[in-house]
Amino acid sequence: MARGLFILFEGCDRSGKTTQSTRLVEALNSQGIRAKLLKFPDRTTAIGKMIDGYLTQQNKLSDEAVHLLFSANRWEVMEQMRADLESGTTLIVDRYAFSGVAFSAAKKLDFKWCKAPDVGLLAPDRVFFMDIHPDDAAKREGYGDEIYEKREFQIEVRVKFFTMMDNSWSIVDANKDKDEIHRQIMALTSKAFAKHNEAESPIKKLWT
Ligand code: Z5A
Repeated sequence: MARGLFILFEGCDRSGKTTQSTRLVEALNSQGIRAKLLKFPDRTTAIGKMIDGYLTQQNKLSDEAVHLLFSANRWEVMEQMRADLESGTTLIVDRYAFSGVAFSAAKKLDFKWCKAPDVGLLAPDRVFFMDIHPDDAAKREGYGDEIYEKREFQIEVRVKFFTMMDNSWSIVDANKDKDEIHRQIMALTSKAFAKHNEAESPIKKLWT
C-alpha cells in the first residue's frame, strides 16, 4: 500500500491556514482519499495545556522553556503520525517545526539552537506557505487576542520563514479570495500526489 503524503501549512498569524487545511481534508475525503487534519500546538494534551496557558497569557514561561514545550508537543504524536502515514493516511498539518523556529528566532533565540529539538521529526513532503503581510492579517477577525499578535513581531516571523524555504515549499498568496486559494491548493496537492505516485519516496526526517 502506498504511504500517505505529509502536507504542511505554514504562515503568519491569521493567514488562513486553519481555513484552508480544513477545506483540503474535506475535499480529499470526498474524493475517497483518506486524510486527517492535525494542528500544532495540539492544546488538548498536558503539554498543550501549558502552551495554551502561555499563549493566552495566563502563565509565564521563559522563551527557551516554551520553545521546548512546542517541540515536545510534536514529539508526543510522532509515532502516531508515522503509523498513519505508513497505513496510507495523508496528513494535513496546520503549523509545525518551522513555526517553532520562526517564532523563537524572531525573539532573538539562536537559530541553530531553535532547530535542534526538532531535528529528526518526520519531514513534510510539501509545505504550503500562506503568505500575507501582517498589516492585512491584522484586519481579520480575532487578531490581537494572543501573545504574538503584534505587528513588528509578525513581520520578523515572516522574514524567518523565508530563510527556511527550499524547493518543497510553495508560496500561496493568502490575500486572495478563500475559494480561489482553495482551488490553487487543490491543484498543488494533485501535483504532489502525481509526483508521489510516480516514485514513492521514504518518509524523510527533518533537518538531518
Ligand atoms: N507557535 C510557536 O510559537 N511555536 C510553535 O512551534 C508553533 C506555534 C507550532 C498559536 O498557533 C501560536 O503558536 C501562533 C504561533 C505559535 N502564534 N501566533 N501568532 P495557532 O496555529 O494555534 O494560532 P491560531 O490562532 O489558531 O491560528 P492563526 O494562525 O491565528 O490563524 P490561521 O489558522 O492562519 O487562520 P484562520 O483561522 O483560517 O483564519 C483567520 C480569520 O481570517 C478567520 O476569521 C477566517 O474566516 C479569515 N480568513 C481566512 N482566509 C481568508 C481569506 N482568504 N480572506 C479573508 N478572510 C479570511
